[in-house]
Amino acid sequence: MQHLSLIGAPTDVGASVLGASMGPDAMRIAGIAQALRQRGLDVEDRGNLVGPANPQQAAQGGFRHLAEVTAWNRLVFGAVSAELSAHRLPLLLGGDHCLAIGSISAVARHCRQAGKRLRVLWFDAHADANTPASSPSGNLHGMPVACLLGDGPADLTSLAGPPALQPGALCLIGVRSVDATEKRYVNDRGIEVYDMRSIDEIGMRTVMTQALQCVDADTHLHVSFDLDCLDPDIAPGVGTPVRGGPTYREMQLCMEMLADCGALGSVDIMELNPALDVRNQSAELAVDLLESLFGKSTLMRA
Ligand code: EXY
Ligand code: MN
Ligand code: MN
Ligand code: MN
Repeated sequence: MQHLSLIGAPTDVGASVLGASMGPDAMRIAGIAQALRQRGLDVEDRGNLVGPANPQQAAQGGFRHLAEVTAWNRLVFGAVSAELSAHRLPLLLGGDHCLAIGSISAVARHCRQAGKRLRVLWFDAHADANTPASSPSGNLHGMPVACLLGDGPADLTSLAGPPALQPGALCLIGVRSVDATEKRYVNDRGIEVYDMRSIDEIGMRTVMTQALQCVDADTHLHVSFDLDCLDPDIAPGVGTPVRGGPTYREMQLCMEMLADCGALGSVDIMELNPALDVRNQSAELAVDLLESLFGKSTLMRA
């Protein structure tokens, strides 16, 4: 039996649009724990972490709310580390995407200790690869990829000691809104990217086959899922929607292929903003996709 722990991180401190702080409870209302238990998983809901309020201040030195973002990420780092040590799969309920710094830093340290190779699939409309020098907004939810690669404020780049990720460990999927500086950053480092054009051209099946090619029995697969990756027609409840994302069917196939690969070790489900949602439909969609990620399949495959 797979053991899974839900960790709520109710904050929007890394974003400028408010409301992702309500994401964890909206996913609970959509029945996340019950749906996953029906999959035969042992699910513990650890409740919500309690961190500093959003001070809603302007950027200072290239970023907004560094002290609060650091405090939240330390909390996430501790909570995710505790679950991994207990051999449970941490499922982080965001919260804005800056919190992936804490979660992936914890996973990276776990992998170093366990001698596992880390593979991170980052589903997002955005590249999240700004640095404080390049960021147009100062919002730290636009910078976690760079922070995890070691480029950002030391408080955030060194949560796990050395940088959490090497560029080769990372793969971005669904990207369609990238700043010019991010484009250079991603291309200079040779990061694997499947933007919407490549999904259109080669199809989601080939994208996922390629993205999972290096995954083997010694791999810990981390899925960092920003709900704005999805087309806003089906997932309106996000703070930074970008039209032209993957369809419901395309994302179901992704989740099913991830389930089949058998290497899933940790998950972030981020950026759900119930204040912008329509009758909790984006939360319900998140739960639906998570069911597939954890092995729900149609009759054809039993
Ligand atoms: N690239 C823009 C910025 O850095 O401000 C927008 C980032 C939005 C990030 C969203 C959560 O994925
Ligand atoms: Mn483990
Ligand atoms: Mn993101
Ligand atoms: Mn995004």
